[in-house]
Amino acid sequence: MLALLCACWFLVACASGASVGFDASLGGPEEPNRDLRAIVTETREEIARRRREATVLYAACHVQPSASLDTTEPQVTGLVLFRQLAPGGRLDAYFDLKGFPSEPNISCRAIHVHQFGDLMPGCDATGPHYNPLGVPHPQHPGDFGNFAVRGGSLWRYRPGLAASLSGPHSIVGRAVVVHAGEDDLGLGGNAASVQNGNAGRRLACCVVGLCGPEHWERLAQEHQQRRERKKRRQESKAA
Ligand SMILES: [Cu+2]
Ligand SMILES: [Zn+2]
Repeated sequence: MLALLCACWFLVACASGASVGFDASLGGPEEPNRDLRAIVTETREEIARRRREATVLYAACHVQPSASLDTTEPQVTGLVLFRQLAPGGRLDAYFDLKGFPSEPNISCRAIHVHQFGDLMPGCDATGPHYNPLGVPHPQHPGDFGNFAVRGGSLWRYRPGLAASLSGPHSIVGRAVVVHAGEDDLGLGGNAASVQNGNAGRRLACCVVGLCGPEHWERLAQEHQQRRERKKRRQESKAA
């Protein structure tokens, strides 16, 4: 019987990759299942990570110039990406746009989610701001506010946006619109201010569609590299 128990213990230790030995501090044999338990823990953590990852939603919006714009107008293109880590959670977003007039000073451009994912005959077809709760601007879920444009381009990471990629107020299938002007954030003192922020003409737009994590991972890496380059430039200037 003792021989059988020893044989079983030896097999378990070998299967788990554990070394067979003795722990002097405990005064007995080193726990043979320790590595096995580590494997089980790692497997559980991996399953939990994959479950969490399965609930993450990603969406992409490939921005194109409004089809109704004259070709002499700024031709704004680029990508807006969204990520929702958990159902009901807020959105993180990357905005990466170019084609604005290359002005010497920084300008501000408004970006919103509009009601319809219809881009023809131009961004005007996207209708008013997406406003499922009937509230004034700038309390709409897609009121992303103003974005600084430098040297004709705009790139920005914005966490914690109030919009959603799931549920009854999802912005999937709706449009992101890039405006020519600045959002007055409802402080303009007229009716349009609490509807759309008097943000001016619609330069470019796109339809939000669900996608995999690849775009997000690529842009996150690019933004990290940009931040590092910017930091190095600032450090070399300060030196
Ligand atoms: Cu708008
Ligand atoms: Zn709004």
